[in-house]
Amino acid sequence: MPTGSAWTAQAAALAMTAGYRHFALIGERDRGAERKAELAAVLDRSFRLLVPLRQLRDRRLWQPGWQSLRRAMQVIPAIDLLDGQCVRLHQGDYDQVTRFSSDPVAQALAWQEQGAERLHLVDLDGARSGQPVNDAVVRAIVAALHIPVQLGGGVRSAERAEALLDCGLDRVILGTVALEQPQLVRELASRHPGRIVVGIDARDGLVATRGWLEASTVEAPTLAASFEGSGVAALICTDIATDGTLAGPNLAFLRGMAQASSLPVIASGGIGDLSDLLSLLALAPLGVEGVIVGRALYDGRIDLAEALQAIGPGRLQDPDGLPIA
Ligand code: AMZ
Repeated sequence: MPTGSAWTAQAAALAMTAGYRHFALIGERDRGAERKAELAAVLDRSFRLLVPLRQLRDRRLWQPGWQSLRRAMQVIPAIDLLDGQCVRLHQGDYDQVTRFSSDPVAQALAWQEQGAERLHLVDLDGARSGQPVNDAVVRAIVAALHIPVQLGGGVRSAERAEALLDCGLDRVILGTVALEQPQLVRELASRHPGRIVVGIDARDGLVATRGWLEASTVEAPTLAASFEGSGVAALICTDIATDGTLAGPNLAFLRGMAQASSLPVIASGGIGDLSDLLSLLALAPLGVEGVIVGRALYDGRIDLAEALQAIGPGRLQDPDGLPIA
């Protein structure tokens, strides 16, 4: 067990020996430093800590980062719709499409069955054209599920946003409009508190819009900060370079977004395995409350039920129930 300054900062690793998971528990050693600090611990199959926290503290193995043990975040599976099918794009590029299912309703039901507490939908045709394209499928999904569903992509007017909220969607996500008509977002957020989400998609730190085909000169954290106090429910923050790559989230980007605003942040882009999810827990104190997972779920690199156990509300059961200072 590493202690004090002997901590090594390295990518979180997962290993399995003798039926036990050796998990990297994430803490930050240097404030503001962009890295994952690994703190080895042994969890059993159901993510129960084998050495109670009290014992760790008594043995002076306690570190501030261990508070992250108790942090949790929402894991939100994503279904991106193109031409009525479930797809994933690589870095948002409409020419690099992987088709995963031609039955989005069945896919949505499968995520729900595996324990998802919320579903994220993107109408990719809508994001590109500004027109609703996949409404029939969206309605069918909303009708089939009992968990809340959110949708982004092509929502460019108050009428459209409100029609979607009326059809049973829990939240709508506004991306292009958030940059081009921020006042519209504010009006909608005050009329529908808790149901309007701003999607901020960034390429090299600058906001991109219209299916990520248009670049702007606006810094993503500046846009995030501008919705302070607006009643917007959350910011979904995507680093385009990581999206659909499975290469790991851009923690520096996400930290910057979370620090720029007091609104809850939902991380999106790059999640490739369970250790990527664990790495995000270090950002939970800054307000990162959820994470969107797409390709890794389809690929089977992440099992949704396992992910929920690892970072969801029921994560980590401390057999000793030590209160966290
Ligand atoms: O992958 C893409 N090219 C893409 C994508 N996933 N383009 C847009 N979007 C998503 C954004 C956001 O949720 O992440 O569409 C929504 C924004 O759409 P709009 O139409 O409001 O800009």
